[in-house]
Amino acid sequence: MARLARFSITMDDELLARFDELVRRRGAGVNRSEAVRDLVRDALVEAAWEGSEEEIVGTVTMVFDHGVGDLSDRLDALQHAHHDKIVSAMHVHLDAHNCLEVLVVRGSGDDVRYIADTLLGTKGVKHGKLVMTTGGAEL
Ligand code: NI
Repeated sequence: MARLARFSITMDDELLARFDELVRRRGAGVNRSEAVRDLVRDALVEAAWEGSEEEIVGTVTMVFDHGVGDLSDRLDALQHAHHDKIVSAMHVHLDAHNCLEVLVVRGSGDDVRYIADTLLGTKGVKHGKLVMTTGGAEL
């Protein structure tokens, strides 16, 4: 592990109180320092993929009704069109109608964003979210 450096942060009382509440909600074992490190890592991950050709990994989560028109077929066709970048897919039948799919997508930030936007923008997808991360080597 790298040597730890200590530095001080100045912020107003109200902002600090809100930050401490956030830290408290994360539970035991999390303190201000760990929370700040998480924020810095998040910022570094975000900065790394912006306009970069560096490979990143994203998870695309989506909920849809499989019985609506040809939605299942369209989502399936989109995934096959990007089979080289979608490295894993999980499908859960939530109830008689609704399905949850979680995909792991690997590629440049732009590629991952494009694939997620295309899937989540498909008419009939009820809810969706893209979470981007890195392979972790540089963190
Ligand atoms: Ni299903």
